[in-house]
Amino acid sequence: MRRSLAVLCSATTLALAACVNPQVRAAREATEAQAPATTTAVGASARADLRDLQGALVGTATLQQTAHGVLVTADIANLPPGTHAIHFHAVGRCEPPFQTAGGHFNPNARQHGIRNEMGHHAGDLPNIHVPASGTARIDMISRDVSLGTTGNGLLDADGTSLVVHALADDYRTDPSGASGDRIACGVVAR
Ligand SMILES: [Cu+2]
Repeated sequence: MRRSLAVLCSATTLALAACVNPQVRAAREATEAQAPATTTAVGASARADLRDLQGALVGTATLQQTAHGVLVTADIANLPPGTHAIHFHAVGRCEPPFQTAGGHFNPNARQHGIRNEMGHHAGDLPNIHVPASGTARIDMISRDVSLGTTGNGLLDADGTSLVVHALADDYRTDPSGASGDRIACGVVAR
């Protein structure tokens, strides 16, 4: 039932698109191409247990699919104080020094960085700020990923990982925002 409704909606959208000017239509189509997969059920959840290079648990992240993207809630403990980059990486494997996680999750073949005109990777996220205690709770939402298994889905065939870096992301430098070593990693899993 939901699928037939979706088909009806896209037929209507196409009919409307025929009436608008080509530039507006191109912009709209580009936006739609990046939209989270509509087949992903709202309320679906996943998690990632972040471990450091010694294998110690330094954080747990809960991921929840909403109608507007994936809500990430993370409890961090015992990470070095300071500003750290955090990204979704392309492969669900976390073997120190975490190069096994691959580059940033990038299904749309963009460059890195939300301040890069050629960007950004779907896996890009805003920096996290860890206080002197090493403990923090972080809430963020990513409209660029879903908990689906294809396209922008974090649960694709080779999985994905949530990776924390030693340094801040400069939001611009391709391919990794000059964010330095990988200091914690967790596989995204249901
Ligand atoms: Cu990264």
